[in-house]
Amino acid sequence: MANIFIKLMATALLSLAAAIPACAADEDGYDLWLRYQPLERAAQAELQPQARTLVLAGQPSPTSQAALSELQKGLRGMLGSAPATSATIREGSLVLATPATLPELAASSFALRGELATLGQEGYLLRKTRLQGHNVTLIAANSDIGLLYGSFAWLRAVATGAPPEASSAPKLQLRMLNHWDNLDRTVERGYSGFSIWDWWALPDIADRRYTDYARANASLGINGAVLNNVNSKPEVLTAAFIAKAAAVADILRPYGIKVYLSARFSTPLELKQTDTADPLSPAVQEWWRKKADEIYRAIPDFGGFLVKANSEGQPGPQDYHRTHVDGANMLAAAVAPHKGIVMWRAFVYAHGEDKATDRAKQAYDEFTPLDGKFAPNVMVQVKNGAIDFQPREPFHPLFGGMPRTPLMMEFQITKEYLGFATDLAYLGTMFEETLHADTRRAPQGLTVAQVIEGKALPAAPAQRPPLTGMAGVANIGTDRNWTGHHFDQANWYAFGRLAWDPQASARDIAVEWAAQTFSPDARVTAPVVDIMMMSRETVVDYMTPLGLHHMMGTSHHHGPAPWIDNLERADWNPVYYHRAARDGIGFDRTAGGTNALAQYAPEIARQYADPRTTPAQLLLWFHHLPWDYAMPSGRTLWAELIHRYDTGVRGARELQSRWMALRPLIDARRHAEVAQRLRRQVANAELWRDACIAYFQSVNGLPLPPGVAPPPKPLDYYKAIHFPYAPGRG
Ligand code: BDP
Repeated sequence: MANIFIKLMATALLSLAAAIPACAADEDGYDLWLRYQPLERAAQAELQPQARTLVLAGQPSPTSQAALSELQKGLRGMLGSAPATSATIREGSLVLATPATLPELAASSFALRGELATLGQEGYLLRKTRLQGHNVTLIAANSDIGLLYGSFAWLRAVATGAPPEASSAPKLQLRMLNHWDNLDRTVERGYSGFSIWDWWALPDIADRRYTDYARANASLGINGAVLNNVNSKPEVLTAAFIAKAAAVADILRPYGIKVYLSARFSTPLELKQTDTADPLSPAVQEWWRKKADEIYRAIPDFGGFLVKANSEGQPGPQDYHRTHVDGANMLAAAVAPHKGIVMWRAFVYAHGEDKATDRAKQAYDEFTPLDGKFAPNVMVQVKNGAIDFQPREPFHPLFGGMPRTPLMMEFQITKEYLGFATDLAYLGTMFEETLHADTRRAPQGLTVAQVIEGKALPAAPAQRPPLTGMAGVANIGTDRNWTGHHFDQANWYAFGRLAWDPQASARDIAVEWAAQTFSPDARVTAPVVDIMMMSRETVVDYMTPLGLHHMMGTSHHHGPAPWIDNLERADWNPVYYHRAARDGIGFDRTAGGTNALAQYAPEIARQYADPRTTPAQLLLWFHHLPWDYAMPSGRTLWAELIHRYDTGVRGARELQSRWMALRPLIDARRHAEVAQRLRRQVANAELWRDACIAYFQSVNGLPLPPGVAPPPKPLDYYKAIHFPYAPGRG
């Protein structure tokens, strides 16, 4: 009897073991999405004949060499061994070539010549074709950087099991990370350690990470990096720091990445080399011209300057009664002879706060009169929304308001307002929401994506197309996995993929990322993608539902603080934004309020003027409504608000339980690291819900709807919670 029982137990255990795949080895996340794990046998068998030898046509350059090395690394990982390199094309070669290195590609008889010609300097083509009488896999481009992008695209297709894209070219010229990294290595709004740029050690000592950083960016097509914080210091433009930046530029160059610097507008004055920073002063203009010459001597392909001026206390042209155009064009003239550019930020709100108006309106009011006046090598860099990187904002009205100025999108990849690197929030969906928004500007309406692709701009000569671009405030630091939370790697990834194609789908990008980062097995990708796709809305629900915004703790921006009402400027206070009072809640931006709505196209303004036709997710952004306002759900506004907070908390628990179910399929280390953060996220969600409900109830004096449990603690308890030394203040 006992024997039978033991046998049964053993059989049960064996079948259980068969259901669970061999546990993957622990990973620390350093390899990002470039893990190149061994493929299944069948996939290996299919791949082998497509890459018997590796042929790089022509003389190698540092860039084509990087492409070749990446293919070797990838194939070694996925197949177990890398194919030999060869100078001769044979049956089954994987060939990297441009028309310059392989003249056949330029011949009129070459079937793909026409297609290749449309792909520009950065596009690529991946195709199984015949060359020199052999069946080959061809990665073709018009330049070496196209070959590098094509190699990464081919490896991505292999790793995810997707058919290789036939061809692709970026829709934006500038695809850029903005590092808010300080020269002392702290990172403003950074939650993943210190800055990867070790300014002290540079230029003599260079971290191996710089190359891996370059590889990761190149795999997405990111082609620019602003190395230092927009809140810049004058020293970054001194000879010593130019030499350090040059050392970084040398490492990034083979990967197609240009270096840019944030410039402080008052630099010549602060370095005591001029007695003013007035952009119309000839001495100042001369100083910047010479400075540009000096930088370009050290970094011949230096990208240019990013400038935050007259915003949050930063100096700027308005200090001298000059305009943003005067300031931007002066710097643009200095870098123009070297083909450099200036990215001038539209995030401004410092200029003499006017209590009657609305911070959301300021950038539009200040910048639209300047439309068409910026030099051709200036881009105006506009945040996705008009306030400040909130969990949800309507698209910035400037995207519909400056049809004669190249506008660069600025997203925040680091999650300053979405739970730092502790909460899981996939931002692909947030980026997509803005990019897909229709500005309803003439003639047929353009989405924000189309605006930044330059579709609204007047026709320009083909040889001098207007600048287009997207910037993302980086979330990268010295943490072993680069981004703190393993899932925050997905936000870097999604930013890069959307900068390449702003019309790409956030879901497709999530699938790609999950397949490369965890496993292409659908039992892994499907639930991981589900987690990602619900995550940002979950954060919105437990922090700022229904269009609420800017209710985070003072200065560090962590945790709920809707009660704050005593800061120096009215528009730093959460109470300024939610306007909760006895009579209702929300910010009236209709004609009866600040009329910020009038900054949008008339169709949008009309639709949002009425709360009944305003999407619920933006309701309190545009309207101040009574607590008993009837929501489409049948609930009162008060009950709906509570319902949303509850939904957020349930969502956080759901993220956690879905992740826990993935335990047998993910390596133990990464699984545990994410699980710890999800536990913390549930607690954060509960804190947000409880503190906000306690506070709003103290304002409106209303009973909680039936069935709703009161917050476990009194309001004073939540008010007394502080987060001293919260990270990210730089
Ligand atoms: C705010 C950040 C602040 C930045 C500022 C900016 O809190 O640290 O300096 O944006 O974008 O959201 O300039």
